[in-house]
Amino acid sequence: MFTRNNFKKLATVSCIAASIGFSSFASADTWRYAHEEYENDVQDVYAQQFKKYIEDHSDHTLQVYRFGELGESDDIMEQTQNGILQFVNQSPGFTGSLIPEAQIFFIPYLMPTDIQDVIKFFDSSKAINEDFPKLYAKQGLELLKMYPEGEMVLTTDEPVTSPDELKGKKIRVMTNPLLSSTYEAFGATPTPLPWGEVYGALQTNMIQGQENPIFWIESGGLYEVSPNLIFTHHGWFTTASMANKKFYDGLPDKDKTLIQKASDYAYDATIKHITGLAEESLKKIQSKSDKVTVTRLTDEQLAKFKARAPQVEKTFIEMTGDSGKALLDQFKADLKASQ
Ligand code: 6CS
Repeated sequence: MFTRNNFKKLATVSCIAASIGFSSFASADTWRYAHEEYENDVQDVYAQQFKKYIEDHSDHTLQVYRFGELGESDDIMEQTQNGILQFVNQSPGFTGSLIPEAQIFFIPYLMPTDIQDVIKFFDSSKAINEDFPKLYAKQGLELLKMYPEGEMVLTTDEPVTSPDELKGKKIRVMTNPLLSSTYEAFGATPTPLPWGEVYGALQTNMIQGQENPIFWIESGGLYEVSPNLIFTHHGWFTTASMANKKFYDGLPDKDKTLIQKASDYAYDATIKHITGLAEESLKKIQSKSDKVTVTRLTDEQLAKFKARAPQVEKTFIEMTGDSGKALLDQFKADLKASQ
């Protein structure tokens, strides 16, 4: 028989069940993370590892959006600043127009070429790990990690060995003003374009070249339409993962720690992933196309490009003032200390 006592028990159990259900529902959020690349590319590896850590260590779910699903790089940044997305991975190549100091990565010949030296720098740099987060915070962004993707390689319609041979060639650059200055200094005509327009512009000869790490030249099929690879050794493609700061600041400490740990976990996995990636990607390109040429510049040829670097550094300081100068000094000190 259903007694008054039974009814009380049932009511209590229901209340507990409801409150457990409610509390686990309240703490199990779905967060959205967008990046700029395709499946299994470097930013995707980072995002998938970040997701794995979050989902293995909490009740939260991370929904990852790849290139094109939510628009171009500038669109996903805007969506993050507006709080539609909680996380975004955007490269300084695009963030440079929002945070001028992020253009530091486009001063040619500032970064070392050897991957181990580059990794040591990212691991230990005060400029990267302490100064940049403050600059991003001013734009409503919580910088989680900056990480390298690969050495920049120039691709053109014909092999090039000197700034003189770049004269008259339209070279696509990401949309930050300093990168245009670099290619002007290299003798070319810089042409800023969002990523989605690059393949078509090369195919129709609207532009005669572009720069990117080799894994991307392979995965985006750029070698099909821009088959001459030139190792100018002038820089590394760097990127950054971040959160909407208002969202991040409003989280309980437990979730902030989770996100920081997930960032460290994703960073370590990504560094492993990029080690040897350029060599593997070059082999793939060469096995898929016999049109591809690889030009490795001699020291004498490199010197002609390197001689153009100081004017770009000067432009960086003009664009960013005291803040940029202080960052550059710190960057150089960190590079020296890490090598
Ligand atoms: O060149 C670009 O625009 C693209 N390159 C890489 C390596 N990642 C994303 C970015 O949009």
